[in-house]
Amino acid sequence: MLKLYDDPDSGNGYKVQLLLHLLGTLYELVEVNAIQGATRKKSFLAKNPNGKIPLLELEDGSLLPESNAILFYLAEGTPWLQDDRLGRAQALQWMFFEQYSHEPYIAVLRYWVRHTSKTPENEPQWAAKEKGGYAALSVMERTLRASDWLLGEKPSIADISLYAYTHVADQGGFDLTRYAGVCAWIGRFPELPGYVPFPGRLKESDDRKV
Ligand SMILES: N[C@@H](CCC(=O)N[C@@H](CS)C(=O)NCC(=O)O)C(=O)O
Repeated sequence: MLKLYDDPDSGNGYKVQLLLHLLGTLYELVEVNAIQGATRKKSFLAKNPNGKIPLLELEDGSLLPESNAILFYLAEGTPWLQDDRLGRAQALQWMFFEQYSHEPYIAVLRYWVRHTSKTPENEPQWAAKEKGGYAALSVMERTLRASDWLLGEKPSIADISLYAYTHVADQGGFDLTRYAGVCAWIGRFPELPGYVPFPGRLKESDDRKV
């Protein structure tokens, strides 16, 4: 059985858990408390030298870190990944966008708001994080005004990848009401068979979100 090392409060981990549930794939969840430093323990570093969850362990013992690589692996041969060359590249295009132009702004600001508030270290970067996050939302909005899902009529791993931190962007202080297309897209997810909500959305008062 697949084994997923994850902190259920991580949006990057939620991407993987959401896809596993949408696929109806059984897996064993190994909880790793990232905030308490469990990702930096020797035993975990032996599995992922980069010290981060999520991490997927395959039946043969192979180890696969990086949320979007895991999505790509799990979606192979399923309706969640395009089967044409360009479509697959476009799924990757959105997932690279997520890691470079979206997550470093929206997820990081959400983390600061929930964990640290403003500090002398992060305050100088605060406005740039907001600007970057809104720029990413605007890029998504242009596509989602024109189609239901990022790659057209059907949802794919590109949507799952971007949904994880977009639907909780308000927790980082982002005003999502400016983005009608993004809001309508967010509203489509709970209708998907097998959908599971993000624990980081549910436990508003818990202060150990990742
Ligand atoms: N690019 C990675 C980022 C993973 C990541 O940042 N994981 C965080 C939790 S969201 C983590 O494990 N942090 C603990 C640490 O760095 O020790 C991915 O997409 O999987």
